[in-house]
Amino acid sequence: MTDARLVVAGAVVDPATRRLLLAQRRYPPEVAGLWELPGGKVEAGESPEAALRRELREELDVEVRVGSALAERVALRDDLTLIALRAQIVAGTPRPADHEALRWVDTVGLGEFARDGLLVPADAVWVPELLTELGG
Ligand code: 523
Repeated sequence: MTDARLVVAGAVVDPATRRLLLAQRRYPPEVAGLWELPGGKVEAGESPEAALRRELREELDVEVRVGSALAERVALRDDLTLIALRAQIVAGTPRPADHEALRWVDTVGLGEFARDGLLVPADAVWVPELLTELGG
């Protein structure tokens, strides 16, 4: 059996405002309109860190410095595993190339998105860890 492919998402936090970047998906229909940590599939031969830098450059037009992984990983399907890496923007202002909209949220905002069921289901696993991180 081959290893599951990775999907890497960015927990992009602005240290100055202690806010997390959420991005609203346009597709597929099951999750269109819901909010996620932006990212995408790791390509063959690519590291998760490089994949996240590439995805956020393509999707948001920003350069990021990638840090450590959040604790949870999520099996999306048998062949696809979702991870999240911490990231900070080092150049650019995020603009949504693929997403419907972007939003910076603090602990209150993130709690509201989660409570109202507005997050992509897989990403909800990271809410407790992110609330601690943004609040702590
Ligand atoms: N997720 C997910 N959460 C999350 C991301 C970035 C992705 O649950 N934060 C899921 C959604 C899809 C799969 O991971 O089932 C691939 O994500 P996608 O579509 O953002 O990755 P792409 O853009 O690399 O893949 P293509 O749509 O194939 O281009």
